[in-house]
Amino acid sequence: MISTTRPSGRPFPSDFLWGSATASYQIEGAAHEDGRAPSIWDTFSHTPGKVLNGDTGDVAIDHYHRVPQDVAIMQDLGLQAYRFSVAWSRVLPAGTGAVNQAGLDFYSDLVDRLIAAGIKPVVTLYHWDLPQTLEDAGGWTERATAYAFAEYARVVARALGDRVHLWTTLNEPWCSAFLGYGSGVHAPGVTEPGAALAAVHHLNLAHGLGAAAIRDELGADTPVSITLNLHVTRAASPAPADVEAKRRIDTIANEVFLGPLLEGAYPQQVFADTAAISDWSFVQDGDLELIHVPVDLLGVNYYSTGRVQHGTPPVGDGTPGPDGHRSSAVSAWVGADHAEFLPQPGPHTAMGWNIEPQGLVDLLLELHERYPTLPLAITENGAAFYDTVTDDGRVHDADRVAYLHDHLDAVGEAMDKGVDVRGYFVWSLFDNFEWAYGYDRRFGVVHVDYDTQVRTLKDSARWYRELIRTGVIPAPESAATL
Ligand code: IFM
Repeated sequence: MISTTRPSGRPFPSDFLWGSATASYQIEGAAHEDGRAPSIWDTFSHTPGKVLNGDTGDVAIDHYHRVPQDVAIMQDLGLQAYRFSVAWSRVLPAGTGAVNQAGLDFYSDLVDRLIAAGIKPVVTLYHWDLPQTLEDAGGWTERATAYAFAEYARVVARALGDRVHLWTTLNEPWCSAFLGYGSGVHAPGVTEPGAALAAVHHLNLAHGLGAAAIRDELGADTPVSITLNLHVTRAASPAPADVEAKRRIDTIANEVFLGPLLEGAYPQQVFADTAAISDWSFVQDGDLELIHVPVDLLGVNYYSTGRVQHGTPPVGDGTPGPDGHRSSAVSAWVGADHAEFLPQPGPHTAMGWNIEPQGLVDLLLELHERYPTLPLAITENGAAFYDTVTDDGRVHDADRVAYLHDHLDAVGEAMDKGVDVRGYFVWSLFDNFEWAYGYDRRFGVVHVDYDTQVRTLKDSARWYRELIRTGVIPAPESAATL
């Protein structure tokens, strides 16, 4: 069993926003209903060998048909905000053009129910499920996809309007670009490093164009954010070669997003690092101005840390790699061929990810130092374990409680040191389709029986409810009795 390393009892400000997060393809199901067209994840998950056990999101946790019940669960937990994503191909089945009203109605109804329950809707427009039609035309390697995204953003903004508390353009574009087009362990499963770099730029461009479309539709003061999974990577030693390995990872994992999005320029080093792969001619005059629009908040997704040395990354076989992602014959780390990820000391979650709350403190402090006026929120944080319902009808997920306990204390520590963190969204509200790992890894604070779709609050959900109720981090051992 994993034990906590930090004290309980830290109080949070009364206006701190407590939430939980999900994503469309991971929970909705109803893949063929009410006019929804396939996304790249439908195609990918139905391709043999791509997802563990051949799992797909066809049914997922059937959230599409269970919104009233699921919102009631959120209300029972006292959630103040719910972060969900919109499935692009439900709203614009062909990616652009004709709007599917039934798709929009689904999200409009969800938003109404959330507001009626006193829960603020936090909408992510893109959480990896690109309409397949757009992928057939080149997907994120094509500039046109960024413009299609802006069209889609405008349609959703118009429909949901000011009922949305916070808009998020993209979730974790690093994964879309490098796992989708680099290592290919995510949809669309392309393994071309140059394509991954083009995808980076077109995702960045999509963010800028999408943010502008939202504000054009709803007003300049409409709150817009983007969520990044910034990688906290450490050099294995102070040796220059190891430090350079870390620098290359930082550049391709973090700086290619932070630079253009928040500073208006790509890091110069990335052009040299990737010179053998791409000339970056997909960056056109004026693009950086389009990308570098003001954001009201930066979403931070944090799970674990990495450690690198100068070396040769092993050729992967699809099993979990030491970088925390599935390994592949083609590296996700474009331009960092000599950066070798080392196994991290434990404890680890069921994803094989190490548990290191201090990494979150370090990340938040670094971001605050670099962008002192930019508010932050933890838009994802959580842990996968192999949870089961025990004879008492409960799910005693003490390891997850310990994980959340320590990471929340880490958030509080960073806030005490001056970081402006506005809220926290536990990943995930429900057990769900964990991408290439299918339903094998459970991230939810609410357990889902995939045969019956019965939802059961895990101890972590009860503990989180107590935290929201009191505003103070409860002792982890109290979870089993709440
Ligand atoms: O499940 C994912 C989520 O969709 C994006 N961030 C990481 C989570 C855990 O892998």
